[in-house]
Amino acid sequence: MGSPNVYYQGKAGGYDLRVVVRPPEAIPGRAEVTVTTDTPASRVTVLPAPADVSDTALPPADAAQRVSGAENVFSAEVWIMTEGSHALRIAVEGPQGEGRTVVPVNAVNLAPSPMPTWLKASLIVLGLLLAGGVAVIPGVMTREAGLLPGVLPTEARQKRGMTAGVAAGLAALFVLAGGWIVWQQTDRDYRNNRLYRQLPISATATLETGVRLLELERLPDERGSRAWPALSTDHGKLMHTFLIREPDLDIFAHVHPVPGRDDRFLSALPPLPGGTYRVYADITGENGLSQTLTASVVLPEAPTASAVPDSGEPVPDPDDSWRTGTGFAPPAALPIAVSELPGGYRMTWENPEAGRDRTQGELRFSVTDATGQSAVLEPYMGMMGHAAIRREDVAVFTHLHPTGSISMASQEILTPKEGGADSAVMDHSMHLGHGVQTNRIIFPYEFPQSGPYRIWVQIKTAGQVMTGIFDVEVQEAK
Ligand SMILES: [Cu+2]
Repeated sequence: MGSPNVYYQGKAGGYDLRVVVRPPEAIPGRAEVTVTTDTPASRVTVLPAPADVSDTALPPADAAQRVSGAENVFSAEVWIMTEGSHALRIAVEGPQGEGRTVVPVNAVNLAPSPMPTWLKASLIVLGLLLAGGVAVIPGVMTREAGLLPGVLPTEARQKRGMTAGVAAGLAALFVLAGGWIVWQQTDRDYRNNRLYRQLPISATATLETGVRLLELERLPDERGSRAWPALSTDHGKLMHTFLIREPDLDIFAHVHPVPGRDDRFLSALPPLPGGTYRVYADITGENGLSQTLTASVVLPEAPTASAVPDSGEPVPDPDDSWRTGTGFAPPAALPIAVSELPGGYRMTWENPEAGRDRTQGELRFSVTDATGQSAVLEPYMGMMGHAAIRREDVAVFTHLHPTGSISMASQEILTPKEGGADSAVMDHSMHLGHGVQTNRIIFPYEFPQSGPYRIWVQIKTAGQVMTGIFDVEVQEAK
């Protein structure tokens, strides 16, 4: 949300790839793809394959251009013709043989960005010149065509010229007005019907005997449907939900609602303090389309410990986690690059300068134990690290892993099956291992816009999930 670029880090055969995709703002449109390999490659090809198109109907892949001066950086612009979930198929050839991978890309129409003022002004001037010409030229033609040089037009010719000019002027006005109406209609249709809108949901919290339940419900869409799309599991859960208390961003929780009564997703909440929370629910459809749904919810204070939950109530998911922190750090204290964790553990953001130099392309963190030694990280829900990034206001929210911003579920759905013309063998070790050198976690990412950001990084060590909190002021891109 507010972070349209797709980041991917993973294996393709014998190569380690980092892929950044800038999807088009409108479909059809061109996606910019940058592929960086760890060792030099001779050829990289890119092919966007819509999820619902069979392999035989696909065009040949586009060869990416080597970026001048680099042996291992390739860039390509590929056309995305239809809306919906796409598999960006990337193939690498070189000394390490051939490698393939799939990067899921959601192609959606985003709100159009406003036209630059200089372009608008010059188009208006050119348009007026054109319309003026349409009015003046027929008038002058009628008045003077066929006259010998130096001969003045008669009064009758002048009158006819004037009439023709006025008629042509009216015709030009008529065309302009018609064009304006058609333009407005097209624009309205695009904004109302073609623009991507996330599924509307509502979130409520109810205090039942001994347990606070978070309930997520689909709000009816234009067709009145309240049904959830068919979902697939990501890291073994149908839904990953983050709760962030507003406005201070001081409380953070990562919970996993499950389908329950009345078509709602339910989650028994951990003992978070009451307050207004922003809810971000990540889902991946069976078609490979991943979405983040948002809502706001007011949590009542936690029930007293003596209350005993009814049997039959949902119980918290064992992978749920939460962290209580303080409000956003004052500007003078930024960046906050060290976060103390329980048991003397400590997490350090190694490159907080990524807030100044947004082209670094990654965020790196490391964890040490109480004695200052490297901590041994364990997978938490199949990943060595999870990061949630939020701008202090609601403009940006992203959920990242060392594999990037893609949904692993989407990637699995969109990877061609064994035996297909373009099959790829997925290397599942990357879910766990990639981006980790002992106690380090690396997330491929660039901040999408300037402003104050908070980052929560979740790791597991000694059997316990821990969440580090970091604050940074991201500068305007140079
Ligand atoms: Cu995660």
